Amino acid sequence: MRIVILGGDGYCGWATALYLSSKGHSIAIVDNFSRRLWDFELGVQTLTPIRPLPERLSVWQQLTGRSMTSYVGDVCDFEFLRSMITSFQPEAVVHFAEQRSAPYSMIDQKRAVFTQVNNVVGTLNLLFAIHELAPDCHIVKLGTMGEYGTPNIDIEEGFLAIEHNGRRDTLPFPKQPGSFYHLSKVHDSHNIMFACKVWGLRATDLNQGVVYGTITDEVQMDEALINRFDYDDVFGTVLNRFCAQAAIGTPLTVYGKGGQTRGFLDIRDTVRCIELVCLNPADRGEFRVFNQFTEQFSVLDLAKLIQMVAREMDLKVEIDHLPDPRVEAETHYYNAKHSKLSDLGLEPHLLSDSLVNSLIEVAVRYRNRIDPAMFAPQVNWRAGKNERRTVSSMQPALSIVEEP
Ligand code: NAD
Ligand code: USQ
Repeated sequence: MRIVILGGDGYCGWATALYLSSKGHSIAIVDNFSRRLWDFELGVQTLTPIRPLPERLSVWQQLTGRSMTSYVGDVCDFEFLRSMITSFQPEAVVHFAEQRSAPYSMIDQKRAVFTQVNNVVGTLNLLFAIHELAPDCHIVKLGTMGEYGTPNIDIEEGFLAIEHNGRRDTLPFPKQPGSFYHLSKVHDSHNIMFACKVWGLRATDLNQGVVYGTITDEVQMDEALINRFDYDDVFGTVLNRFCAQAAIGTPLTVYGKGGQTRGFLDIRDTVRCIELVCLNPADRGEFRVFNQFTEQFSVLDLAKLIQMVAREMDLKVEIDHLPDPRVEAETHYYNAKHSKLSDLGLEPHLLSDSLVNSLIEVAVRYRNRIDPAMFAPQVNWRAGKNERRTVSSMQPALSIVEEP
C-alpha cells in the first residue's frame, strides 16, 4: 500500500514507518520537526540520542535497500498538505502529527491555544485535502483513551447504546477529557465523524492508551535508528519516567494516591495495530473507533512492579507520593473494552515481557544522559499560568543531534 505517516519523525510515527516499510509498503514521512523544537524550547531531550531524519532514512536505506520519501512541512499549511497528497497519492494516511503532551497543553494560555490550533487545524486540513484530492483514501487517526476520562461505568469502543425516555439510540460515548491536549482529540473526533457523514470519507479513530517501549525489530537493527525515550516532566510518560528514575536510584514520582488507572500498550503493538487497520480499511462513509491498548494498570501498580523488577537487577528503588499536579481522580473505577483490534488479529505483547529489555535496560544504558531536574513536575493544572523553566533560562541542551 501507499501509506503516508504524518508525524513520522516522532516516537510512534518513526517505529510505524520502519515497520510498514519492512513489510514492503511504500511509505512517505511528513514532519515539520516541531517536536524537536518543543524539546529545545523546554530544555529537555530524549534519553536516547535520536538522529536527524535524513540520517535515519539513509541508514534505513543502506541496511534494507528500502527507501522512504520524506516531506518536510506543517500539516497546518493546507497548500503543503495538498501538494504532498497530490504528489504521493496515498491509499492510507496515518495521522500522528499532533502536540501530544497533556502537561505542555496546561503550561499557559499560549501553549493551550497552540495545542488546540495545531491539532484541530491539522486534522481539519487533512479532512479537506482528502475530500478534494483522494476521497477513497483511508484516514487512520490517532486519538487517545483519555478522551473518555474515567467514568463510573464501563468504557465502550467509541459508541454507547442508550435508552432515554423510552427511546433507544447508539451515540458517541460521553467524553470527559482531562487536559486541553486531550480535549483537542475530542474536537478532532467530532470533526472526523462529521466529515465521514457529510462527504463519505472513510476513517478509523484509534483511541490509543499510553505507549511504552523503545525496541522494535527494525529500530534495533542499528544505533542510528534508535527511537525516542522521553522521561521529562512534560513529554515523559509515566512508565518511562519511573524506569529512568529507577536507573539512577531516584524515588519514583507517583502523583497523589496512584490509583489513576490507564490503558497501556507496547510500541510493537502500536505498529501492528496500524498495519491491521490499514489492511482492513473502514468503508466509505464509515467512522470507526477502536480502543487501542492491551493491558490496564494503576500508576501505583506500575511503581510497585518496577520496584520489584529493578531490585532484582540490584537497583535501589523507593516510591514517593507527590501532591498530584493534575486535576484527576486518584482512585476510580476503570474497565475499558478493547476487543476490536484483537478481532482483526492483534496478538498483544505484555508489559512483563518487555519491562526489562525495552525500558529498564535502555534507561540504564543511557543513564549518564539522565538529568534528575526533569523529574519534579513543573506544570500545575490549577495554575493557568506556569512559570516552567525554558531553554532561555538554562545551559544549552542541544546534544540531541550531536552525540554519537
Ligand atoms: P511525538 O511528539 O513523538 O511525535 C509527533 C510528531 O508529529 C513529531 O515528530 C512532531 O514533529 C510532528 N508534528 C506535530 N505537529 C505537526 C505539524 N503541525 N505538522 C507536521 N508535523 C507535526 O508523539 P508520539 O508519542 O509519537 O504520538 C503520536 C500520536 O499518537 C499523537 O497524536 C498522540 O496524541 C498519539 N498518542 C500517543 C501516545 C503515546 O503514549 N505516545 C498515546 C496515545 C496517543
Ligand atoms: N503520572 C504519575 N507520575 C509521573 C507521571 C505521570 O503519577 O511522574 C500519572 C499522571 O498523573 C496520570 C498517569 O500517570 O494519571 C498517566 O500520565 P502520562 O503522562 O503517562 O500520560 P498522559 O498524560 O495520559 O498522556 C500520554 C501521552 C498522550 C496520550 C495518553 C494516552 O503523552 O499523548 O494521549 O498518554 S491516555 O493516557 O490513554 O490518554
